[in-house]
Amino acid sequence: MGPMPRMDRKKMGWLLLALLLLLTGCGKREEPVTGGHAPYVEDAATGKGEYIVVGFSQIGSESDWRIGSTESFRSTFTAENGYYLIYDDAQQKQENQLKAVRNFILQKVDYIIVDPIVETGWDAVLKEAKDAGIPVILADRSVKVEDEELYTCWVGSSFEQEGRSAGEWLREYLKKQGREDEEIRIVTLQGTLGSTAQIGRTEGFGKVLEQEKNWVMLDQQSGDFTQAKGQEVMEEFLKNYDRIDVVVCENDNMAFGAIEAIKKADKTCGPDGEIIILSFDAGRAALETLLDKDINAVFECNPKLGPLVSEIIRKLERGESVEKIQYVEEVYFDSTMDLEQIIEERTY
Ligand code: GYE
Repeated sequence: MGPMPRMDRKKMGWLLLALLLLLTGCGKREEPVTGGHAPYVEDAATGKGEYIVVGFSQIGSESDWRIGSTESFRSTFTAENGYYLIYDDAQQKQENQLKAVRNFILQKVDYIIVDPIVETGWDAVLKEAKDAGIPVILADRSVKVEDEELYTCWVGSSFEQEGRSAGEWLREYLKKQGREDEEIRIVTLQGTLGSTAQIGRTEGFGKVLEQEKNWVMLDQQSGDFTQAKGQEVMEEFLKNYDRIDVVVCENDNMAFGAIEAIKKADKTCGPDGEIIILSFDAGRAALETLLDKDINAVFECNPKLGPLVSEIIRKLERGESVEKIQYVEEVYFDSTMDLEQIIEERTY
């Protein structure tokens, strides 16, 4: 028997991959982005072929930021760009992420991308990926592991810097208002506890807080990065403290929840109101809220990490080395700025 014709090998490879996906329980997951046709994977056993097979473990869909992030990965890792993406939504649960990564290993993907919900609990599964020879790229949030060699690299924001920028902005703002000697009563709606974004933003803001002797942090509680929980926690805060001067919201969606709670309690916020609102992410909806004068300032966090991760993968494919840690550039916005143009161009 002569060599198998290319088309038949193609079909067979695809069938084998489909079978493998079914056996590993991944068939029930969302369809990979393939530009509408079944991808050609030359050898299902190794996952190698015309496409670079990438497994992406996303956290969930808890916020506008997250939706922007998913969109960025989905539109980057397409068949047109030479990828076969296996996307997994962990529904905000680390156990689902661990399962997803283990499935990617079984499927012998070429690369694993993880946006880890919290920093701890990753040693074992990352060791399994390493033993299988699959590079792991961390995007957005990071991990705390004993051996940094367990992942190839990390790309994301300096959350600590974002937190510090918020604190420094507040200091300047209060000074301009002649309130630098007043007692300033602050509450914080924290993100998912133990996540890199929460830890960094809390610590960064905390550094400025330490220097400002008349700032008082009345309370900090997690709203899990969602609007609903943000509102719930803010309602509690408003019941417990009769005067709140500043709410630090560790993402936009919790800020929206906080604003709801404040309005329900017949209080006002923003540059013309009683309560100062600071937020992180700077998605389109938050910039519009800034324009409506319900938020005072937003500190940008860029969810468009897909192209950066793709660049990293291309380098690794060429056998080049990549930087272990790569930060993305970010800015901030407040209500004194001209926002119309920025809002127009905002894609998340
Ligand atoms: O700020 C928040 C999202 O990890 C930076 O997660 C991300 C954060 C983002 O749910 O909106």
